[in-house]
Order: sequence, then C-alpha cells, then structure tokens
Amino acid sequence: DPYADDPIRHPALKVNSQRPFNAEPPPELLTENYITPNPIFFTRNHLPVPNLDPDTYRLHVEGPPGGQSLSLSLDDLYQFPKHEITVTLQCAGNRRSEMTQVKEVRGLEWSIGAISTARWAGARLCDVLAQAGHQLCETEAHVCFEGLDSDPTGTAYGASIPLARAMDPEAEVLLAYEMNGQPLPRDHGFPVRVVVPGVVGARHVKWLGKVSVASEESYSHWQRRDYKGFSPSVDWDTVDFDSAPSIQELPVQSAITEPKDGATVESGEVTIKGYAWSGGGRAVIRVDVSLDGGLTWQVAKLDGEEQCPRKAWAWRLWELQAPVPAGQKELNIVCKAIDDSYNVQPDTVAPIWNLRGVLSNAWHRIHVHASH
Ligand code: MTE
Ligand code: MO
Repeated sequence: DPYADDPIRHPALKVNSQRPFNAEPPPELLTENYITPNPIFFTRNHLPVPNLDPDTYRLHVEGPPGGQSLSLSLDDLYQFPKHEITVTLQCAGNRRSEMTQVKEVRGLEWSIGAISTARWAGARLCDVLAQAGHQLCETEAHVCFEGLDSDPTGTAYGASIPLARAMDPEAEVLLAYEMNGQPLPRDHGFPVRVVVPGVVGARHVKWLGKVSVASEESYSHWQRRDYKGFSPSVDWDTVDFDSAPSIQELPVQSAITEPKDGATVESGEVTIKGYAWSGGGRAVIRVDVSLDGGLTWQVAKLDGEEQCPRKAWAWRLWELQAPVPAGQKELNIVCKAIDDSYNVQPDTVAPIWNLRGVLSNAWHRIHVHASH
C-alpha cells in the first residue's frame, strides 16, 4: 500500500477521498480564525505523501543555458532573505458539489471548504532564480515545478507559472519552508513547497524537488490536461484541452459558513458569517448579503487584515447581524462578493458549469428555517 506511510490527520476534517487524501474543514471551523490552524487546513493530494529527510533534502534549480545549476539544501535556502506573507490558497474545485447538482462532473465532491489561509515564510523564488543566473528577458517563458510525490510509473506532480510572475518581487512567489511559524506539515509539502499568491492551488507545488525555466508550460498532466475551464456545451467527447489556457489567477469568490444550510435559527436576529477572496491580488471591497433570495441586499462587515493594493493575497472574513423579518418562516440567504476591479460573482451555477467542475463561484445560497 503506497499510502501506508501517510501522516495521521485531524478527526474534524471532512474526508472526500482517503487515498489519495483529500479533506476539508467543516464550514463553522473554517471561519473561526482568520488564520486557518495547520491541522484543519484543507488538503488536496493527488498521490501518496512522500516521507522526505530534511538532512538529505536537495532542491534542484536548473540554470540558464551555459549557466550553473544549483543544488540547495534546507540550510542553503535559509541563507536567502526570509520573506513572510499571509496567503489564501483555494483549489480550483472548491464548491464543485454545487456544479454536480446541475449536471454530473468529473472530480472530488468539494463543498465550500477547499480554501484556507496561512502565514507562509520562505525564500522568494525571484532571489533563488537570480542566484541561478536567470533573467526576465527570456520571452514567453515559464517556470516549471516538480514535486517529489510520484505515481507507480515514477511520474511526479508538476505545474508551471509564467516567468514574469516568478521574477516579479512584488508578486511575492515563495519557496516556503514554514506555515504559521512551524515547519510545513507533511500533508502541506514538507520540507519545501511553492506558494504563488493569488493563483490557483494547483500551482503551489508541494514537496518541491526541481525548478526549471522553459519556453513552454509544464508538460505535466495537471498543467495541460486538467485545471482548465470550458463552455457548458463541451463534454468529454468534444473537449480539446489545448484550446483553453491553464487556470492561473482565480475569479472572485465568497461563501456562507454560518448558519448551516438547513439549520433552524432563532427568531429575532440572525448572525451570518462567511469568507470572501479574489485572485491576482485583487482586494474584496464589499460583500452583499440577502435574506430573501436576492430581492433585497444588506452590506456585511468585513473583518481581517488590511490589504495592500494589488497585493490582497488573503481572504476577508465577513459577518452580518440582521433581524429575521417578522412572520418569515423560511429564509433564503445569499452572499456575493465584489473585488476592486468590480468583478462580481455570477448569480447561478448553470451558465458556468463545466465538465471538470472547476471555477465554481456563483452566489452562495443556503436555506434556513426560522423558529417563531
Ligand atoms: N503538489 C504536489 N506535489 N502534489 C499534489 O498533489 N496538489 C495541488 C497543490 N500542490 C498537489 C501539489 C493542488 S490541486 C492543490 S489545491 C494544493 O496543492 C493544495 O494544497 P494543500 O494540500 O496544502 O491545501
Ligand atoms: Mo486543487
């Protein structure tokens, strides 16, 4: 059993798949803290978790043609300036289960918890690439990452991002060795993972073994044959994966974590809580909440840290206390977030349905009963 050596996990996690391990925290735990505690941070593994020895670990960084390649130990990585940032990581499949309700999709049944936030610390990728002699002038270039997890044929997890993002110090791409002040937990990439702020989870390669620069995107299955969006009209017989760009920056997203769908709330006042986030460093500027299915709206209070313009890498938690309309027995609670480009979430799922069930960011809707 290649999974026999996987780590022990927190019992509160809702498991979507045991082997490989995929799990999300329950909604009410997800927004209990602005920073998600490591044991309940959502986990998305495609393969068994490798058991790596920090003393013999080496990160291979390929140099440019004619240049020097680097083989970096953990101690070597610690010599680069240590950079620490708060970043929200979201899987492209977050909220896929809502797409499944429209029509069958292929993928894990994530609810609203395939998203979490941590303080990440490590070396900046731009500093490591510069040491290896890379420059930005390489046109149409991509930085490819390879994990040390692999399938029985020896194929490793891989992904890539554009070189321009990797080389931009303001994009703050990290080779992270700490998560919330601790060494990375095994499930989250021990000893080193990539953190690409504002970009889909799939590019944050864990158990990082190799970094290289290429004129083309990574040839990995997960870069080329997965994690792409398509029209609702495309099915598995007609899909042409080469016709769509790989997902990088994610669209604006929000969800309600409290109350729970189907719950009964006290008459009087109801407290509604949730999260909101947008990709590409775009800040969430507002969250609108409706108690009547979207007919009328109220503005929620945004909690969480102040955000740098164009570098809003982390989510905002939000809250609204609203009177339960007298005599109202059923409430259709809806939320939608707006980012600083005034991007909005689509109101329903059907028009954004796609065969892989990615990019599911319609208004989040729950139904609760009021006890009068
Ligand atoms: N890196 C490796 N090496 N192997 C993987 O299976 N999964 C990716 C990414 N990096 C993956 C990986 C996907 S799809 C996501 S959403 C994130 O890791 C999840 O990171 P987490 O498990 O720390 O939440
Ligand atoms: Mo993912």
